[in-house]
Amino acid sequence: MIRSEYLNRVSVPPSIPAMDIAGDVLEGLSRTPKSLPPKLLYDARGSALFEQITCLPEYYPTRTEAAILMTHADEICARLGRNVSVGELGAGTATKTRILLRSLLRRQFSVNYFPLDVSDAALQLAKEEVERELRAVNVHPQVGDFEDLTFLELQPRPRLVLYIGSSIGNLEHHEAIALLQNVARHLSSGDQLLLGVDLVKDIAVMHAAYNDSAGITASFNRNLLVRINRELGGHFDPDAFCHVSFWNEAKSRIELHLESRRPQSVRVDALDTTLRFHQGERIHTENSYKYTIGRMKDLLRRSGFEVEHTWTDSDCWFALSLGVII
Ligand code: SAH
Ligand code: AVI
Repeated sequence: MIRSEYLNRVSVPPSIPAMDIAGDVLEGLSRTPKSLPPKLLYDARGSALFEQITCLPEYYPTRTEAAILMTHADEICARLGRNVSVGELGAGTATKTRILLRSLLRRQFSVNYFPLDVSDAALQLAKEEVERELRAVNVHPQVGDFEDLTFLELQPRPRLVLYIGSSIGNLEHHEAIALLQNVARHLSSGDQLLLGVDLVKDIAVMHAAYNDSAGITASFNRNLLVRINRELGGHFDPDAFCHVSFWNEAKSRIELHLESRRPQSVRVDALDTTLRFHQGERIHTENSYKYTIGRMKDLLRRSGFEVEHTWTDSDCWFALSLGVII
């Protein structure tokens, strides 16, 4: 069975309690312009679709970061504290993390690994696959939001925190700094953070990554409406919205939107409300900020980390930076 099929079959409760979704959905869709928080993209089906995205020919970030990890994992691990425990923000299925854990196990007998994610389904798969391949890794899944990072204090010291996959790019700059500052507050001197960011590059390359020819990114985006239908009794016709994604040069980000194909009214039972859309009206569903190495280092410093080393691929499409708390 392929990984995405597995994720589709996992029978789990919704990743976030329905009340939270209701609040976020009502707030986001009452605004002008309408928006929804990107974390809602990751129910079990959304996580499965993201897994498919990572294998698309156009979606370069995953394979580029994986290549950097495969080339430099031993070098990265040589810079870590002795006998580190590993925490990870937005771990998903932890596929790339296994490259690092494999290398770490050549330096220490065992690893305690604490992956945090809102997607229960993705974490179940992460635990199964990591423990099956790497028996000396003890996985302690943490289902939850970045808002609560107390799990980092469960981690034995010294600690390594991973925030890879360019997921930080899904946050506004002020949110990114606030999150990393919060990570820093839960860490102690000598603890480290490995941050992965997607770098600014040729616009056509970035555009294609979010407008794939197989339409998987479009399904991932529309899945938000499918989720609202299932969890909140929504009556969206997902096909009445088109996937719109483009490069915003001024903001250095790719944007994802869902655009209403026609004027329409959509009832959402659990919110006891009817939403109105005019033709061409958009719901802003995600941003994916692209960094320069300078901006990434600046972000780390402003969040309380000293930058130890940065690795990139030969095209400079993606960067991994190791920061330390002094
Ligand atoms: N790190 C993996 C997965 C990236 S996809 C990789 O590099 O491939 C982003 C992941 O972050 C998803 O699994 C999603 O469920 C999780 N996520 C998004 N917003 C989150 C939030 N606010 N709190 C916790 N997890 C979040
Ligand atoms: C998880 N995150 C880094 C992905 C990205 O590239 O911004 C999410 C994604 N959205 C559409 N395709 C992939």
